[in-house]
Amino acid sequence: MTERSHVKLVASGRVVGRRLLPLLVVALVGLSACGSTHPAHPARAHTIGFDRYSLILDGRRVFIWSGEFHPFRLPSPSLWPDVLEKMKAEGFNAVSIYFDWGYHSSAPGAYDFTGVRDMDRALADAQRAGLYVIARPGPYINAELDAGGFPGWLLTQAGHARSNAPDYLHAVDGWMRAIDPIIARHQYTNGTGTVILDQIENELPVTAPAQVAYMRHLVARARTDGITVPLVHNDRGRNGFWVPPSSTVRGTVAAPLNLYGFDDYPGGECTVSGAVGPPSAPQDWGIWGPGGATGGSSASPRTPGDVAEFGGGWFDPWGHRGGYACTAAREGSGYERVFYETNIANRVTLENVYMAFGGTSWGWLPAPLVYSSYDYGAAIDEARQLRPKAAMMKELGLFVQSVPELTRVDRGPTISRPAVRVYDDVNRHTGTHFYVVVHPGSGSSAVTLPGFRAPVLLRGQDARILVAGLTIAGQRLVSSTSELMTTVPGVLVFHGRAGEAGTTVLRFASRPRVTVLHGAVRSAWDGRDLRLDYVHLGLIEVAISGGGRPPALLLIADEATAATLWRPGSVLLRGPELVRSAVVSGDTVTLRGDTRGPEPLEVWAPAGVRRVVWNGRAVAVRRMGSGSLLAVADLPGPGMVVLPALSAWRYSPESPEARPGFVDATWPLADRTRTNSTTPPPPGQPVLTADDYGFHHGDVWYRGRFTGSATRVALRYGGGGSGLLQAWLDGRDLGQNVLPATVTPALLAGAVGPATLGSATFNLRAGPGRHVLAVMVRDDGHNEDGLVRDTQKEGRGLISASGLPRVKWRIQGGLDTADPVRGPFNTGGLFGERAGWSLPGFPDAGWQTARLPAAGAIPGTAWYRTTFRLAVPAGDDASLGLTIAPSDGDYRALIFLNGWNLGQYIARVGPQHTFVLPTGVLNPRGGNTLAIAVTSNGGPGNGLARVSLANLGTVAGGVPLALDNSPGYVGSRP
Ligand code: IPT
Repeated sequence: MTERSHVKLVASGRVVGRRLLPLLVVALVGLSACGSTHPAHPARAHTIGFDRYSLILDGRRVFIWSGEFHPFRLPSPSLWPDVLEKMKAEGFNAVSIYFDWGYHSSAPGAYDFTGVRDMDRALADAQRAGLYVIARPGPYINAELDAGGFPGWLLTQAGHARSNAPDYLHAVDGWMRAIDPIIARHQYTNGTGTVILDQIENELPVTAPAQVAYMRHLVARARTDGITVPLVHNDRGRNGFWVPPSSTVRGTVAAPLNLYGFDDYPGGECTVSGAVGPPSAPQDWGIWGPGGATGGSSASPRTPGDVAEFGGGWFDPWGHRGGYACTAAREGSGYERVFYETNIANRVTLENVYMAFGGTSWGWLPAPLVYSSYDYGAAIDEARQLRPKAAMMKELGLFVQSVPELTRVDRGPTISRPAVRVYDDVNRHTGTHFYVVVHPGSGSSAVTLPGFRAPVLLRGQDARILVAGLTIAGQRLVSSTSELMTTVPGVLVFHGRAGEAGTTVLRFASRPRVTVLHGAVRSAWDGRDLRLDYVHLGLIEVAISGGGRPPALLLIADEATAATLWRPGSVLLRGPELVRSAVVSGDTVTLRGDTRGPEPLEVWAPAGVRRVVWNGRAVAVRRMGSGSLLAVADLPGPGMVVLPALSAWRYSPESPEARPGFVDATWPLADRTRTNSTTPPPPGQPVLTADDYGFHHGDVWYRGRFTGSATRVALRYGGGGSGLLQAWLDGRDLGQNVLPATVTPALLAGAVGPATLGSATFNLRAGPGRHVLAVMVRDDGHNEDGLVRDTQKEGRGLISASGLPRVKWRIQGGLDTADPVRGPFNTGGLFGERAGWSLPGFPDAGWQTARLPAAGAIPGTAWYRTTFRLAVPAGDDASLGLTIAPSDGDYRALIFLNGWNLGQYIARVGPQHTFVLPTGVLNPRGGNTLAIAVTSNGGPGNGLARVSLANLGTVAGGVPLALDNSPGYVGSRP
């Protein structure tokens, strides 16, 4: 059954895109508005509007509290709901999603949205998890990705990327025509999804005419493709670039968009020495000075404050000693409170935390500056575990959604004390004050806020949002020095730091009855207000009735207790590691969630609920004084996960390409004379760069034949950060050259850096006669193009060779089309990769047996293969990793699990030693195949170290799992 519905794109504040679109009244075939495809749920038309305060959805102001998640960084679609449900539980109401053009396109005009590339599924998952979506299809996305998200085939274009060059725009149109309809299907305005915003381009910092025309083209394209939701860009900083024409102020640059957003990453990073200092105090862009940059909210006074990306961590480059644990601690609760709450004080009502879950830059996805893990120090770690900072995110996320008064505030006066800044934001309609108290430094400070009856103490890097004058859940909150977290009918939840005093004042018409159910609370009635004084410790429970108001339960939690509270739907819960969903039906509340061990469960559900079901099983409960239902026994935790030792290794050397007799007749000749790369060869020499021959990702081999003598060769090459070149003359190993891991700030910004190009010089003993020079280049990815300088076109592989007589070159590498299931980034040009050695089922029985750690390595590449079986108990979600033990060796390794390239390990460079094996790629209840390609300069001590499985976190619960399709060896590559 289908239904027709009328969709109007209107706004209560202003009409979206009035200039761009006629008011649309579209008849649609209805799908579900609430996530299920059950035909009983007809589509419902929705409206998206905004004014200078907030987005307005269906006439209701909504604070958009979003987290960034890249489905392409989790190559296991059945786990996408896991991350999205965790985000929802953690207090986000939106998810921002980049779409990586290159991930979907292995050739011009070829677009694939199946399997791990099924973005329709990702958008449906987001809707099912109850999250709005900010769609970010680029075309350029940066994101520490190979070529910033451009496909390999685009890199040989003549036209300047990110401009209005016709060849580039033609390619862009192909991508947008493929991705836009998928996004359009999931638009909130249609009633068939939750996409509320669409981002055009990404941090385009050049505003020359070619870019102005480009932006206009992209906007027109999106509209033509059926994108009807508001359009936005993310300004690289507070530059005032790409501001909606209707909102433009002096000094800004306009684009035909609807909203203005900007990015900010104040957190910094853990330094190479590992030293961690507090990030600087937050900047205050709401009052950006005259004469200074026109940025932040003030760049676009008629649109809501929108931070399109705000650092929730930071990426970690090759060779860094900081690591993500350090980043997560540095950008932990203190940082998040100080910076995110300053954003709120500055009237931001759309904020996207980059990243909510970083995931893995698996295969050849990474830009040349980063290693495989893109954990980002995010609140949900790469292994899908909640970090401690997730608890704070939950407090803040639930708060911004519980108090709609926050979505229409004006700035009052700011009070600056030496160590503390106090913002006074007020909702003039309701008279509600939001005092944002920010204490960026260490030490402690106390302030007394106007109208508050007790001082507020802040210790260390900390901030609070304290509310005064709010009617909520039928109660009148005069003020509280505890922070409001959330509310469900009849219950108000506050939190504060353990051991610190708190005072909450509520107004009543007459003296209410106060029953302290748990904790120590002093209450006083002054004829008008009820004052409660207490010290935050555990969970304080106070029941209040009478006084001319409906009865209320006040729950006041310390931070450790607040971390155990969850609010799915209109149910409040305490105890488990995670609560994913709660559905009330009749007298039963049905819960889904995770436990990490035996954990308690307490439920505050609507009156009438008497039964509790947890993960499909009835839980015996008893009613408590506060009206809650408490599980009589703890919920069970997960069972035992036994990790097998990895043994029975099979071993085979490869790199036959190095041998003089190797037959390369089928390899393409590298004889082109023209290239659009930014690194052409010297005049007269052939073009060697791999992209020009269709080899875009991973390793590339060259064989050059020459006749005559030579004593020295200089090989110029491009390999990205930590890239590598190995060479052989007539089968004799010449050695290798390694590019530095060091990443300069300029490289981070997208410039060409010395780290990505190198020159390898070898002495030769080539007498008169015929010779073969074999060269292998490990390409660690194409540069990003943050500065619009076509830096992604810097050559990869060999660029030129000098010192030799005339050479006839042949080239071989990985094709983006080699593995249509695993995609363009999975397979490079190693002999073993091309021959299927990475795949499950490859017949390795004839290989030598081997033990690890290996005593040494051969020059070139050798493979280790083994299989292992897992028996993770059904109903448990075990997140496993693979650890390569640190050693003094000098080698690198590509790790293939069931044929999926899950990352590159570089000993001595690191810092990554453990690689997440995403469940789904990993079979947790069956057999798995591991293949590791070790590349080294050879020699004793440079062998592969011990390899073992690691348990990165196991819970009872999780989401239903479907294994990825992992095609195996079928006599060749499939
Ligand atoms: C900004 C990008 O928009 C985003 O794609 C990602 O690269 C992020 O930063 C860093 O992780 S770029 C900005 C920091 C200059």
